[in-house]
Amino acid sequence: MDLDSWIRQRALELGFSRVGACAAHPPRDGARLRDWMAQGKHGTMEWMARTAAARLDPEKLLPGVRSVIVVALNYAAPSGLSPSQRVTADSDAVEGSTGGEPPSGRVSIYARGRDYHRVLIQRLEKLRRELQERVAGCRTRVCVDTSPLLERYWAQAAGLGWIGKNTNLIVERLGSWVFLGALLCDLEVRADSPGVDRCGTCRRCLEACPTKAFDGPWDLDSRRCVSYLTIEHRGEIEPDLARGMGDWVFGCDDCQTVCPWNRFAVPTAVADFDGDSISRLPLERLADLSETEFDALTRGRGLRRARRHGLRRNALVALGNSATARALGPLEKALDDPDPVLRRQAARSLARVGASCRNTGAHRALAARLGIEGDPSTARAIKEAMVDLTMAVGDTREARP
Ligand code: B12
Ligand code: SF4
Ligand code: SF4
Repeated sequence: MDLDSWIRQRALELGFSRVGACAAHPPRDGARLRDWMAQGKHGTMEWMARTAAARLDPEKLLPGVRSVIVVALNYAAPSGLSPSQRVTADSDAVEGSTGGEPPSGRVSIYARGRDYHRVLIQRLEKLRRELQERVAGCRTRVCVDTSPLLERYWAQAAGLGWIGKNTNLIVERLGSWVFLGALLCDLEVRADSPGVDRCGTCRRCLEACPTKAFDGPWDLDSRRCVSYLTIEHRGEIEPDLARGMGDWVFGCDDCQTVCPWNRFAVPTAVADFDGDSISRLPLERLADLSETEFDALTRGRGLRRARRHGLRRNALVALGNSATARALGPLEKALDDPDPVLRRQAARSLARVGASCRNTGAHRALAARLGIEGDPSTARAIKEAMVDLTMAVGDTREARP
């Protein structure tokens, strides 16, 4: 078997769902990346700006590189494919909650299993070692989001699929629930034909986004994306965006669940991605997560990237959006948290739940905290939350308990 065919066959034997290759060259979409960054759409992901030069030239990752071999691995967990999980942004599943069940937060499908970097790297490393055994002296480098490579660009160039308007790589007859990885090498590997855009006139993903994060097709402003806010962004979340986060506590799938191409999705064959046990996390526990619990929950999972503080903050946001009286207790407790960012989020969320449940206790709890609050900006946030609550339910000081 010739080398070109062997690479493709071996990648599939190693369990990858798709494989393709193309010649290495500076990406033709480089200008788009530069514009995107110049507009600040990478938010606080400064590591992207630091590595922009390498992203625009694979030669910087592997001197002498001639080919990019790209793989896709299906990660669709069964829960992600079941109708009950297909809650879309415009659904009333969050707003309409009446509080029977303890409130829980959703984890994006991609993060429910074992950390994908490890899973893909293990398989790609195997391919790399075997390639080096076959072609002595060949030079290679494995990239799975671990190196500054424009993975989606290369995936399309290598014929795996096309970049959809939601900016995700869509594989024909499989959909977009796939992770990407690449193997750079200094060999000339036969190139596949590049993927062809099949979005047509569809705009579903752009319309489904709960925080209106798209400025247009293929134009995502990370600063408004729930995935960025829940995972990458540290610190406070702007109230309007927090409302759009609904019950997401890690990542977001809304622009993919609505994509018609995901009707072709099939459950992943990779046991490591079958993380249905964490598709929903109880918000009360998450809001008060201890170091030890954080460690146990996130060990070996991508979830760790949000850090304990981020997960707790996201849980407080989701409690605020849950519109259930069961959220009041944990939010009142968080009003006394030593961390001012969490106290401010708790105050805003408490006002939001208090308003939807017409609860007078929320106002009392806020007033009590205001009486002892030592941090000026938190005191201001509490006052604003009290005003919001009063406007929503009337002056609760007059109300009976
Ligand atoms: C930074 C990053 C993010 C950021 C920014 C996302 C973004 N759209 O750029 C945030 C935190 C928001 C994010 C979120 C998610 N991410 Co992410 N992310 C990355 C990362 C590390 C870099 C992406 C990047 O370079 N962005 C910069 C922009 C400018 O690049 P780009 O979108 O690829 O744009 C290129 C093309 O779109 C093209 N282009 C631009 N405009 C146009 C117009 C036309 C007409 C065409 C044809 C092309 C085109 O030009 C651009 C430059 O080459 C990659 C891993 C990697 N190393 O590539 C993973 C990666 C893209 N993420 C991934 C995943 C799974 C996600 C989430 C689905 C996770 C989740 N469920 O929460 C969401 C999806 C959100 C979304 N709609 O994109 C996967 C995507 C797999 C796939 N099937 O596409 C990747 C590839 C990781 C991996 N190894 O599998 N992510
Ligand atoms: S991941 Fe969610 S918030 Fe981000 S662009 Fe897609 S739908 Fe919008
Ligand atoms: S929802 Fe429609 S426009 Fe968006 S990526 Fe899918 S096919 Fe393309």
